[in-house]
Amino acid sequence: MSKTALITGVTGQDGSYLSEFLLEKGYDVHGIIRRSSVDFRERIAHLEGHPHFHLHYGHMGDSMSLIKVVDKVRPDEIYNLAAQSHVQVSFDSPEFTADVDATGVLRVLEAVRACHLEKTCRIYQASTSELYGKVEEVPQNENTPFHPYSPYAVAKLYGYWIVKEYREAYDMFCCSGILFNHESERRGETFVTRKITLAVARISQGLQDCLYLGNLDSLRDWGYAKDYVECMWLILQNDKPEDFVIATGVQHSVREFTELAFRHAGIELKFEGKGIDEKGICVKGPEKLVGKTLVAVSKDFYRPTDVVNLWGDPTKAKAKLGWDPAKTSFEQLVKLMVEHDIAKVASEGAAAKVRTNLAEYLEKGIVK
Ligand code: NAP
Ligand code: G4F
Repeated sequence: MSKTALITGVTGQDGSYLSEFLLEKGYDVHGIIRRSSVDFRERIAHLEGHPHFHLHYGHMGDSMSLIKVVDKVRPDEIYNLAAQSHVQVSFDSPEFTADVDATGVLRVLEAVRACHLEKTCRIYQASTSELYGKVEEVPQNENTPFHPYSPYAVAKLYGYWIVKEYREAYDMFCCSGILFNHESERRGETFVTRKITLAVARISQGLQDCLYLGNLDSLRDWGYAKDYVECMWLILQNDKPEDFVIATGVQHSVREFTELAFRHAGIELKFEGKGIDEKGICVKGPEKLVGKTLVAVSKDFYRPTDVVNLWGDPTKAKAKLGWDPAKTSFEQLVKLMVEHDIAKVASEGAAAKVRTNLAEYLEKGIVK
């Protein structure tokens, strides 16, 4: 008998990879989408029409819609990935972020109870390394104290605790994956890695002059999203419901990511200056770029409070789930993202100019 999975956030980076992963495993996959004025769902467009892939309208702020979908689908597994997932945006829209990322988790758990599925349906909650925030220990593992440091992280902390509470109070199989940053060629364009790889592609093709970034010293443990969705599934196949840290165990700075991304496009940067005055100057590469400032710092991209030292310890996931955190290296990740974006920008032709204009707005901090 094939299993049935329900994914909230199916149109997102992780939702799209998880759908592919579960379809490969023979699951019937149901996804929840919210109504949008634009009907094209880029990341899952290739799956629409697949006989085992189904979409339903719903919204994380609307309990009735969630109950109706859960009752109709009667899933064996729910992957709750839907969230306002941008940390910077959570400072601009803190109430919306709390409603979706905190209360939304409660709504999913209650929908399962309302449909009397609490003894059969396993639930995965997309938790985050942002819970460690203003870190109290390096590297971070399942026992490291939490210190959330943004409205996003505070909302996600509620999600983490309500999942633990329902596990203990109602004996439900619900778990949190505490995932460190994971990126891909499908990553949203305003997260730092994708912003960098798209800018590298545009700069190398003469469509952008300079990349503006915030804190270059910030440290992250970056993995490949495609590898991480396997772990979400493994967490729900475990004998008992437990929370897991998912990370590579390797840490790099935003500056290192930037240097490597430009290097993959044949451009060597030299960083000069400090803080807001720091600049990345082209010292080797196409003649027209040598001597030019290709990276500059803008205070528009600094956060009121920033998490600067995330580094995960995946020992438990390795030992108990048999998950391999070293499947895709940092160098491979940067390379695959840059190569993807160089091809994408080249193939966009005239449309690339429109996207470049948008990127310029983003760079100026009109939309972060
Ligand atoms: P993402 O690309 O931003 O996708 C978020 C998804 O949530 C989208 O499908 C979005 O739908 C949906 N969504 C947002 N608000 C909703 C609402 N009110 N009702 C229904 N759906 C809503 O995020 P991601 O990178 O795939 O991350 C997946 C999950 O993992 C998120 O919960 C995120 O917080 C968490 N996480 C991510 C990382 C990471 O590094 N990627 C690390 C730790 C945890 P639309 O397409 O309609 O916007
Ligand atoms: O790429 P980011 O926006 O990701 P952030 O804030 O770490 O959040 C992502 O990972 C979390 C897991 O730890 C998820 F829970 C969350 O949903 C999301 O997927 O920023 C990474 C770092 C930050 O320190 C930021 O200050 O890069 C720094 N940064 C420097 N310049 C920038 C920029 N971030 C962005 N977005 N844009 C910049 O120009």
